Amino acid sequence: MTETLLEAYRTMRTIRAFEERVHEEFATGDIPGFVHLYAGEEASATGVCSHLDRRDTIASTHRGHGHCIAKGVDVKAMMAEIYGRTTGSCHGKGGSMHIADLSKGMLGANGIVGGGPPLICGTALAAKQRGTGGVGVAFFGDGASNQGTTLEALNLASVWNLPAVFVAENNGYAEATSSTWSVASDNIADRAAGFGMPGVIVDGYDFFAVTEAAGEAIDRARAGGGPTLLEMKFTRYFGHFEGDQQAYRADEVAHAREHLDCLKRFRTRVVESGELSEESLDKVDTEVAKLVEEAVAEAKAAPKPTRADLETDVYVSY
Ligand SMILES: Cc1ncc(C[n+]2csc(CCOP(=O)(O)OP(=O)(O)O)c2C)c(N)n1
Repeated sequence: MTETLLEAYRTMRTIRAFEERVHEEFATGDIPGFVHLYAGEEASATGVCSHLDRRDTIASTHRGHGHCIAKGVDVKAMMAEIYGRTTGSCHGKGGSMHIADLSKGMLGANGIVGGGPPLICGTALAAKQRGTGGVGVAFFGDGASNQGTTLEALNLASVWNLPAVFVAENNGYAEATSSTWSVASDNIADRAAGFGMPGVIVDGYDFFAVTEAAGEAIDRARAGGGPTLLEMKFTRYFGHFEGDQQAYRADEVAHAREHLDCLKRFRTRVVESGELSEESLDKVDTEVAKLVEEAVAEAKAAPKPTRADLETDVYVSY
């Protein structure tokens, strides 16, 4: 149990440290393309993926770094990918929004809002037909919850009784549009009833609440009980994309960072319960900081793709 908790903390801390460093590096102008940071939402990816293994697949979003790290994608390969280097997980041709690693069951971050849920219907159907016991998990935002693709996927997953879990990460905004305005019900999870599946609202800052709700949903899916819609509620710490002026919101981030933060809450709980010591948690912080430091240094030193590289990886056979 202690080891499991320490690993969960390591994953959340890695996501946070990775995101904070990318935020700093992006400001220097060295990172090409668009970057959307996941900081603040760590408990969701970590709690959900803590139940997944190599049989399972996840589909992510444009805000995909946390999902990749939680599903075990190599952190150095991710950093190199963000820097557009050949040592990256997609040989430097995908960038932040398209990090994928099929060997880890990570189908990809996705620039198409609402692109993930239909993909998961595909992998969940394959797992069901092949009898692998695998589960497909789609992470998507509140904005994506309004896309037709997401609603079609929820319907199909229910009709086909797929081993699928849909994780709506409601961070309050789709770009600058508030979900309280754009989502035509109080909760995204309420929509589950219309698709004949359970819908669960989860405090997205609480790793333990996420883990419990995700565990039930994933166990049910694995056992042939069909899909679930989970809704994580939290705030994203950075702007929609790096460079966003954030004129649409006030001081909610400062409040969340101070009083709701998933890492702080995790630390308080496990230290007070005596399950982990401050020292063991601090040691993880130090190890993670070193890993991120090395990842940046190695990414910066790695070569960029050449013109000839443009013609590789164009077609892939499965
Ligand atoms: C099909 C599609 N429509 C519009 C966009 C432009 N777009 C990129 S991110 C975004 C907002 C997504 O919000 P949400 O799903 O809530 O995710 P969040 O950014 O909050 O994590 C939009 C509209 C897109 N990439 N794809």
